[in-house]
Amino acid sequence: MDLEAVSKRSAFHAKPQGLILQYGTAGFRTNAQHLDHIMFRMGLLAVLRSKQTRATIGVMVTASHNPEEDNGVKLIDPLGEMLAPSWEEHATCLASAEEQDMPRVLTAIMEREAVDPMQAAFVVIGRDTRPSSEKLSQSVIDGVTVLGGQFHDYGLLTTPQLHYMVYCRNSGGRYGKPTIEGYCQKLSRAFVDLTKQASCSGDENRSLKVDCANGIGALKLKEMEHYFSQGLSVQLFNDGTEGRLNHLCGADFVKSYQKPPQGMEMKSSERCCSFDGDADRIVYYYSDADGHFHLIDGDKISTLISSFLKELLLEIGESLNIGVVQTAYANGSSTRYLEEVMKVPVYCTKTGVKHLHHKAQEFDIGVYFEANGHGTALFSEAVEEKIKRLAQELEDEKGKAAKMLASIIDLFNQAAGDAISDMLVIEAILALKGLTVQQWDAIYVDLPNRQLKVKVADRRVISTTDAERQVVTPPGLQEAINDLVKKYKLARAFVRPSGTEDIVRVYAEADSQESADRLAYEVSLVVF
Ligand code: NG1
Ligand code: ZN
Repeated sequence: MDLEAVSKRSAFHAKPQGLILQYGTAGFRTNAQHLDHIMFRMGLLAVLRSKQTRATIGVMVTASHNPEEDNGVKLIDPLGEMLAPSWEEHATCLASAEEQDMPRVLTAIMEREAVDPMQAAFVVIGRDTRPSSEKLSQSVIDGVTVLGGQFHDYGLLTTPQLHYMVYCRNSGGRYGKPTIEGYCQKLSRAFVDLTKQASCSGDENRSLKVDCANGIGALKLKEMEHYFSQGLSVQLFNDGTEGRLNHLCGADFVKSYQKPPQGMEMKSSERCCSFDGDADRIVYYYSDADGHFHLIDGDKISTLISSFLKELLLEIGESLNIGVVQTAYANGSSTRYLEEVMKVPVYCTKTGVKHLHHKAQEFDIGVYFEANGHGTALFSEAVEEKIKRLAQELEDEKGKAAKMLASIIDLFNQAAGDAISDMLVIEAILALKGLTVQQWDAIYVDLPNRQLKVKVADRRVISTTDAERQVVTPPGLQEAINDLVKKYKLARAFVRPSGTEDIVRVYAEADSQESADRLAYEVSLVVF
């Protein structure tokens, strides 16, 4: 490996002196103007990771739901999952190294991780629709090639599509074909197979309004629409032809403000959903006859999916171990419903999909969702094989249920939460169960809740435990929160430093909106 060539090339992607960025929950994220050197260096790091794992590594250029002028980058590990934590540290070190220290830092990572410099490397790259993304992805490619890595640039992709490509390439064809066509065909075949079985399918033209956040989701849905149009017709809004990315629209906006996106006309009881800017999150909503807005978030999506999977297993007569994974932000009503009514075990992990994904892998079937709509379901390889075998062998009702389960396994993107895949899963389940959006919403009633952001001098002074539900430091803060929570009914509150923004997040829920608002406000005062 020619470290001198790396240094020379790096000068074209010079790091602004003193700029330190951290590989956070979702990689690096900041204003696009500060990211050129980061992109080049992540190209380098992807090559090292690929050499070490002897597998294809992904590099995605996106800042998801953040404003259009921001951008970001994250690495995708061999099975389509987030980068391993020890490599996140290497990413931070490499990104922070001053120009003259780069060769030394690269050598240190290689020694520490026993990277064989002679090993071949392959990196796949994807990007969202931000104006800055194309140039930044060229800088990634520059980093890959200067270290002699091979690459394939997929160009415009949703984040979960790149996760899917990485997983396909490293699973020797077992998971699917690593092309856009392969992705569209796998999902739409499963969707059409499933919806054919819905008793009301012929009589009802199922339609859905989709707010694409003016992002990549619009492009990719248009590309895919004709594959599944037999089972579902989608009407796209905020498709990027006019508005700005994520501006007053998209899943994050709808979830945070609990109101419809701009640019979408909602009629009473129409089923609507929003993607985020890179199409890895989805939330549903509708407006009732009185014009009231109802949000159906990740927790209700997770409940719909896990209940359906459990019903299918019961029908087939298989007792597989199914678990649901949430974070502290999950609405208390969802946890109660899953545990007490559905009798499904629920686990809580730290915020960030890598934690949820990891936990969900412990089960035969693990369903995980963040309240903000990022999630999927995972099936162990043994379960997948068994269900596919049963789908062939069993007959009658059992056989029908096994076939449905086999199709729904193919419909999930098991590499990452995926708005398009989740949308098709949800639409299939609603069709099969004959549920309206209101009936789905009525499964349980959300506890009123409030999230606030608090600016503090140094958010790192707050540390937490118990999946971020309890504060450890500063001393006395947890006791103060406990005293406030005691004043309200059905109340719960916690604080944690954000992993993506320079703020502390406050969450509160209680029996009424006024109480949840007041509790969140009072907690924010003791944090400040
Ligand atoms: P932080 O900023 O650490 O709270 C946010 C979301 C996460 C996750 C990441 C990555 C909330 C409360 N937090 O993390 O769920 O999606 O961004 O995008 O929604
Ligand atoms: Zn996203």
